[in-house]
Amino acid sequence: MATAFHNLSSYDASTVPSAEGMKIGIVVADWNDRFTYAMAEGAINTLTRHGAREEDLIIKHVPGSFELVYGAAWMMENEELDAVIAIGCVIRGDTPHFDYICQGTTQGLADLNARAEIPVIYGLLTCNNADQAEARCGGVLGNKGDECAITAIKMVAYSQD
Ligand code: DLZ
Repeated sequence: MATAFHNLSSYDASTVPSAEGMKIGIVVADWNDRFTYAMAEGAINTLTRHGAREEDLIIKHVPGSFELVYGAAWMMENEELDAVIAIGCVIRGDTPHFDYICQGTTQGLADLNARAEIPVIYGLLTCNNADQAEARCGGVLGNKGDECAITAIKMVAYSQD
């Protein structure tokens, strides 16, 4: 399993460029908000710790993960951003709904990324159960929001090089 030995919050800070002056959008799905809000908080804390100003972080909420694609596209159209982070958490239920939401959201975010306008960071947790989400939202495997923030900073620096 990819994250079995990898803490999502652990990274070598010396390899992370400064986030000073970066303007980052964060779209947060309200489904499973216990997890998505923890990820958003992790992303915000990590971005500011690396130099981003809180007033340069534009945070907007959408109802569920499926709306992250529209939310991220809207931000790209309407805000002057350097990157956008999409945060959601889908937990498997009894029907195939899980697969459709995960696939549609993932493909939609990938399509936005392929436009190469600004980096779109994939902060979608696709979990079999709540325990897996818990472990990745500040639990034993760290916080996916931290990882998204570091990825956003690195991709903005990449695109400005
Ligand atoms: C409908 C639904 C279900 C069953 N499960 C989740 C989930 O685990 N995580 C999530 O973010 N959203 C879920 N949704 C809502 C959909 O993402 C979407 O908001 C609705 O289908 C309306 O488009």
